[in-house]
Amino acid sequence: MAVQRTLVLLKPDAVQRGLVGTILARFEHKGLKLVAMKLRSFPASTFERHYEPHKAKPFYPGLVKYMSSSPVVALALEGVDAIEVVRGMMGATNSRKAAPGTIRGDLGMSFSNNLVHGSDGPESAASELANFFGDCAEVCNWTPISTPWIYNVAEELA
Ligand code: IDP
Ligand code: MG
Repeated sequence: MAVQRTLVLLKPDAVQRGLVGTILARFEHKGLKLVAMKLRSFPASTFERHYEPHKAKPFYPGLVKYMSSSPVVALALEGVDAIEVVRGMMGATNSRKAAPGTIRGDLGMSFSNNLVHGSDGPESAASELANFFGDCAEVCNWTPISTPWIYNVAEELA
Protein backbone atom coordinates (compact mmCIF):
# COMPACT_ATOMS: atom_id res chain seq x y z
CA MET A 1 0.00 0.00 0.00
CA ALA A 2 1.34 3.39 -0.95
CA VAL A 3 -0.11 6.84 -1.39
CA GLN A 4 0.22 7.62 -5.08
CA ARG A 5 -0.63 10.43 -7.46
CA THR A 6 -1.95 9.71 -10.92
CA LEU A 7 -2.78 11.76 -14.00
CA VAL A 8 -6.35 11.56 -15.27
CA LEU A 9 -7.53 13.22 -18.47
CA LEU A 10 -11.19 13.81 -19.21
CA LYS A 11 -10.84 13.55 -22.96
CA PRO A 12 -12.48 15.85 -25.58
CA ASP A 13 -15.55 13.58 -25.88
CA ALA A 14 -16.16 13.78 -22.10
CA VAL A 15 -16.02 17.59 -22.23
CA GLN A 16 -18.14 17.85 -25.41
CA ARG A 17 -20.76 15.46 -24.02
CA GLY A 18 -21.08 17.34 -20.74
CA LEU A 19 -19.77 14.43 -18.69
CA VAL A 20 -17.03 16.29 -16.77
CA GLY A 21 -19.12 16.59 -13.60
CA THR A 22 -20.40 13.01 -13.81
CA ILE A 23 -16.93 11.51 -14.19
CA LEU A 24 -15.29 13.81 -11.63
CA ALA A 25 -18.05 12.93 -9.14
CA ARG A 26 -17.21 9.23 -9.48
CA PHE A 27 -13.60 9.87 -8.47
CA GLU A 28 -14.65 12.19 -5.63
CA HIS A 29 -17.26 9.75 -4.34
CA LYS A 30 -14.73 6.93 -4.43
CA GLY A 31 -12.59 8.85 -1.97
CA LEU A 32 -9.76 9.90 -4.28
CA LYS A 33 -8.35 13.31 -3.42
CA LEU A 34 -8.33 16.01 -6.09
CA VAL A 35 -4.94 17.74 -5.92
CA ALA A 36 -4.88 19.57 -9.28
CA MET A 37 -7.32 20.35 -12.08
CA LYS A 38 -7.26 22.39 -15.30
CA LEU A 39 -9.41 22.78 -18.43
CA ARG A 40 -7.37 23.70 -21.45
CA SER A 41 -6.98 23.35 -25.21
CA PHE A 42 -3.55 21.80 -24.99
CA PRO A 43 -1.31 21.94 -28.08
CA ALA A 44 -0.66 18.81 -30.12
CA SER A 45 2.90 18.76 -28.75
CA THR A 46 1.55 18.03 -25.25
CA PHE A 47 -0.19 14.88 -26.53
CA GLU A 48 2.77 13.89 -28.72
CA ARG A 49 4.79 13.72 -25.49
CA HIS A 50 1.94 12.12 -23.54
CA TYR A 51 1.41 9.32 -26.09
CA GLU A 52 5.10 8.91 -26.98
CA PRO A 53 4.98 5.17 -26.01
CA HIS A 54 2.36 4.68 -28.76
CA LYS A 55 4.32 6.58 -31.41
CA ALA A 56 4.80 3.56 -33.67
CA LYS A 57 1.12 2.52 -33.57
CA PRO A 58 -1.11 3.22 -36.57
CA PHE A 59 -3.67 5.06 -34.44
CA TYR A 60 -1.09 7.54 -33.03
CA PRO A 61 -1.61 10.44 -35.49
CA GLY A 62 -5.41 10.24 -35.16
CA LEU A 63 -5.11 9.99 -31.39
CA VAL A 64 -3.00 13.16 -31.13
CA LYS A 65 -5.43 14.96 -33.47
CA TYR A 66 -8.49 13.88 -31.46
CA MET A 67 -6.93 14.85 -28.12
CA SER A 68 -5.96 18.32 -29.36
CA SER A 69 -9.24 18.97 -31.21
CA SER A 70 -11.14 20.34 -28.22
CA PRO A 71 -10.53 21.20 -24.55
CA VAL A 72 -9.48 18.51 -22.13
CA VAL A 73 -9.66 18.46 -18.32
CA ALA A 74 -6.46 17.32 -16.63
CA LEU A 75 -6.70 16.07 -13.04
CA ALA A 76 -4.17 14.93 -10.52
CA LEU A 77 -5.73 12.46 -8.09
CA GLU A 78 -4.17 11.12 -4.93
CA GLY A 79 -4.91 8.10 -2.77
CA VAL A 80 -3.66 4.74 -1.57
CA ASP A 81 -2.92 2.67 -4.70
CA ALA A 82 -4.52 5.48 -6.73
CA ILE A 83 -3.03 4.33 -10.04
CA GLU A 84 -4.62 0.87 -9.91
CA VAL A 85 -7.86 2.18 -8.41
CA VAL A 86 -8.34 4.69 -11.25
CA ARG A 87 -7.46 2.12 -13.93
CA GLY A 88 -10.10 -0.20 -12.50
CA MET A 89 -12.70 2.56 -12.47
CA MET A 90 -11.96 3.43 -16.12
CA GLY A 91 -12.58 -0.04 -17.52
CA ALA A 92 -11.19 -1.68 -20.65
CA THR A 93 -9.87 0.52 -23.46
CA ASN A 94 -12.66 -0.48 -25.84
CA SER A 95 -15.74 1.10 -24.24
CA ARG A 96 -18.02 -1.46 -25.88
CA LYS A 97 -16.20 -4.22 -24.01
CA ALA A 98 -15.66 -2.32 -20.75
CA ALA A 99 -17.54 -3.85 -17.82
CA PRO A 100 -20.74 -2.25 -16.57
CA GLY A 101 -19.97 -0.18 -13.50
CA THR A 102 -16.83 1.29 -15.06
CA ILE A 103 -16.72 4.79 -16.54
CA ARG A 104 -16.17 3.55 -20.09
CA GLY A 105 -18.58 0.65 -19.62
CA ASP A 106 -21.38 2.88 -18.37
CA LEU A 107 -20.88 6.00 -20.47
CA GLY A 108 -19.19 5.13 -23.76
CA MET A 109 -19.51 3.17 -27.01
CA SER A 110 -16.15 3.82 -28.69
CA PHE A 111 -12.67 2.32 -28.70
CA SER A 112 -10.81 5.54 -29.52
CA ASN A 113 -13.20 8.09 -28.00
CA ASN A 114 -13.18 6.45 -24.61
CA LEU A 115 -13.71 9.44 -22.32
CA VAL A 116 -10.87 9.08 -19.88
CA HIS A 117 -7.14 8.49 -19.50
CA GLY A 118 -5.37 7.24 -16.38
CA SER A 119 -1.64 6.62 -15.88
CA ASP A 120 -0.71 2.93 -16.04
CA GLY A 121 2.19 2.85 -13.54
CA PRO A 122 4.29 4.94 -11.15
CA GLU A 123 6.83 5.96 -13.79
CA SER A 124 4.26 7.01 -16.37
CA ALA A 125 2.31 8.83 -13.64
CA ALA A 126 5.39 10.88 -12.72
CA SER A 127 6.21 11.87 -16.29
CA GLU A 128 2.56 12.48 -17.25
CA LEU A 129 1.94 14.67 -14.19
CA ALA A 130 5.04 16.69 -15.08
CA ASN A 131 3.81 17.06 -18.68
CA PHE A 132 0.43 18.49 -17.64
CA PHE A 133 1.19 20.25 -14.37
CA GLY A 134 4.85 21.20 -14.65
CA ASP A 135 6.45 21.48 -11.29
CA CYS A 136 4.68 20.72 -8.02
CA ALA A 137 3.57 24.37 -7.64
CA GLU A 138 0.37 23.54 -9.56
CA VAL A 139 -0.48 20.63 -7.26
CA CYS A 140 -2.16 21.35 -3.89
CA ASN A 141 -1.01 19.57 -0.77
CA TRP A 142 -4.05 19.44 1.49
CA THR A 143 -5.78 17.10 3.91
CA PRO A 144 -9.54 16.60 3.47
CA ILE A 145 -11.41 16.46 6.79
CA SER A 146 -12.91 13.19 5.52
CA THR A 147 -9.52 11.41 5.43
CA PRO A 148 -9.94 9.52 8.75
CA TRP A 149 -13.37 8.32 7.55
CA ILE A 150 -12.24 7.25 4.09
CA TYR A 151 -9.25 5.31 5.46
CA ASN A 152 -8.30 3.39 8.57
CA VAL A 153 -5.44 5.82 9.20
CA ALA A 154 -3.42 3.54 11.53
CA GLU A 155 -3.57 0.62 9.10
CA GLU A 156 -3.54 2.31 5.71
CA LEU A 157 -1.81 5.67 6.04
CA ALA A 158 0.83 4.94 8.68
P1 IDP B 1 -5.69 3.00 -22.24
O1 IDP B 1 -6.18 4.41 -22.45
O2 IDP B 1 -6.81 2.08 -21.81
O3 IDP B 1 -4.48 2.94 -21.33
P2 IDP B 1 -3.86 2.52 -24.46
O4 IDP B 1 -3.60 1.17 -25.05
O5 IDP B 1 -2.79 3.14 -23.63
O6 IDP B 1 -5.24 2.44 -23.67
O7 IDP B 1 -4.18 3.48 -25.68
C1 IDP B 1 -4.22 4.89 -25.51
C2 IDP B 1 -5.44 5.44 -26.20
O8 IDP B 1 -5.30 5.28 -27.60
C3 IDP B 1 -6.75 4.73 -25.86
O9 IDP B 1 -7.33 5.17 -24.65
C4 IDP B 1 -7.59 5.04 -27.07
O10 IDP B 1 -8.12 6.38 -27.00
C5 IDP B 1 -6.56 5.00 -28.19
N1 IDP B 1 -6.46 3.66 -28.82
C6 IDP B 1 -5.82 2.58 -28.34
N2 IDP B 1 -5.89 1.55 -29.20
C7 IDP B 1 -6.59 2.00 -30.25
C8 IDP B 1 -6.99 1.41 -31.49
O11 IDP B 1 -6.70 0.24 -31.77
N3 IDP B 1 -7.71 2.20 -32.33
C9 IDP B 1 -8.02 3.49 -32.03
N4 IDP B 1 -7.66 4.09 -30.90
C10 IDP B 1 -6.95 3.37 -30.01
MG1 MG C 1 -2.55 3.72 -21.66
